[in-house]
Amino acid sequence: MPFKSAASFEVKFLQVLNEKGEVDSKLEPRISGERLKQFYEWMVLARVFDEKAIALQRQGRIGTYASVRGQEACQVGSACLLNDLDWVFPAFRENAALIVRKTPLKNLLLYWGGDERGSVPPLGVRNFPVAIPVSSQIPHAVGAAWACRLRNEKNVSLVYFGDGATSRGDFHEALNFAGVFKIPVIFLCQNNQYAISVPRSRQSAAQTLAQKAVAYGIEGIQVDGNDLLAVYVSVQEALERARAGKGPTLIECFTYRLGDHTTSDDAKRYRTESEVEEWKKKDPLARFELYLASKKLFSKEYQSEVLERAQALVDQAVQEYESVPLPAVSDLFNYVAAQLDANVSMQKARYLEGVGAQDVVPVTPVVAPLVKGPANQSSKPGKKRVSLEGSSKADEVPDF
Ligand SMILES: Cc1ncc(C[n+]2csc(CCOP(=O)(O)OP(=O)(O)O)c2C)c(N)n1
Ligand SMILES: [Mg+2]
Repeated sequence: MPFKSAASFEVKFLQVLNEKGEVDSKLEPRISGERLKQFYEWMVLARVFDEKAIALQRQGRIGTYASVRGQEACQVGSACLLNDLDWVFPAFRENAALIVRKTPLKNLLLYWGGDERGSVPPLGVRNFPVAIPVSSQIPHAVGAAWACRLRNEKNVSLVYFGDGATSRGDFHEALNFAGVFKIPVIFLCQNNQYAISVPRSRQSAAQTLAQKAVAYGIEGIQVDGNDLLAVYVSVQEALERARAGKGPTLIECFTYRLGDHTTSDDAKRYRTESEVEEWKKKDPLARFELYLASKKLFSKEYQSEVLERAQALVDQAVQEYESVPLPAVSDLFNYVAAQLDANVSMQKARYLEGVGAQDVVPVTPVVAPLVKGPANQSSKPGKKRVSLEGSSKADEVPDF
């Protein structure tokens, strides 16, 4: 039967810096040498932080942690373009983006140590707290961007999420709404090829995730997520579009999670070593080093100096984190509602009666088995955090 075409589309792919570190000069963005070095230093800091966080988890000094290794270019190349009054909505793997967004490393550790005070954003920087429920942050980002538009602000939202999040309803509702109302939002999907153990091929039968934009009448592009410059160029364009009132963009950053899903995962059980080795060759940091070297901005001395500086910052943050006094348990009551209802007020009064002057979180080990007996008996406050009274099993570590 002779059909006419109802619609046609193509999905563009952008790479500016290839795996050998060669740049396509027609696509290369103009960025000063100082700024390029800053991008590199952020990526190194994120990686050093990541390694330390995994070690701290293994020692029971923080809780479950989600590694950003391999995805640094996606995050640094995007977050670096926003101003403080743009909104950022992280999922749970956005440690590099949050570093760029001025989050003290101590706060990241507090968060991963189970202390919500780590979620308080730096003053004047619009960062939302980490979202553990997959894709729940995507409609929130649309709402915040819509509010900006209603207030005639030129600010936008940028929301991070993974390939797995694109299978959830929130993603589709958010894109649909943003498309219809031309909301200034950037949907930044880090397609790291897995949602825990579920490979990308089982996530969607679509050839690309970027093409999902087509269904919602918005711009979509796939970029090499291990190429900081490609991420940068695509986000810059999306920002211009959003600020000019031309609506949202979906950017699929094609990348790879080099580590386990979280410290509770063992990726060897569902992916091969050879696959990981292939992706290691595309490491975003190594590629950016080659680029800096081609611009005479890189040397072995500079590399060691950046690494040492990052290690010192991370070590200092660990010290700061471990000397933060534990929160009062009554904070649980104090910050839940503006005014406590009668039931909760009664619970608070009873709790305070029971603990007398010791209104601190009972200290129990994060991973080691709990010792039976009164809380707080022999543990040193400030050494081990997490886990509230009532946890009874050793493996009741918060997980996601
Ligand atoms: C609503 C919801 N369902 C399930 C989970 C458990 N869970 C945590 S992370 C994850 C996979 C997420 O994959 P993806 O969106 O690709 O992000 P990535 O972890 O790869 O960064 C799942 C299923 C959750 N946190 N929230
Ligand atoms: Mg994923």
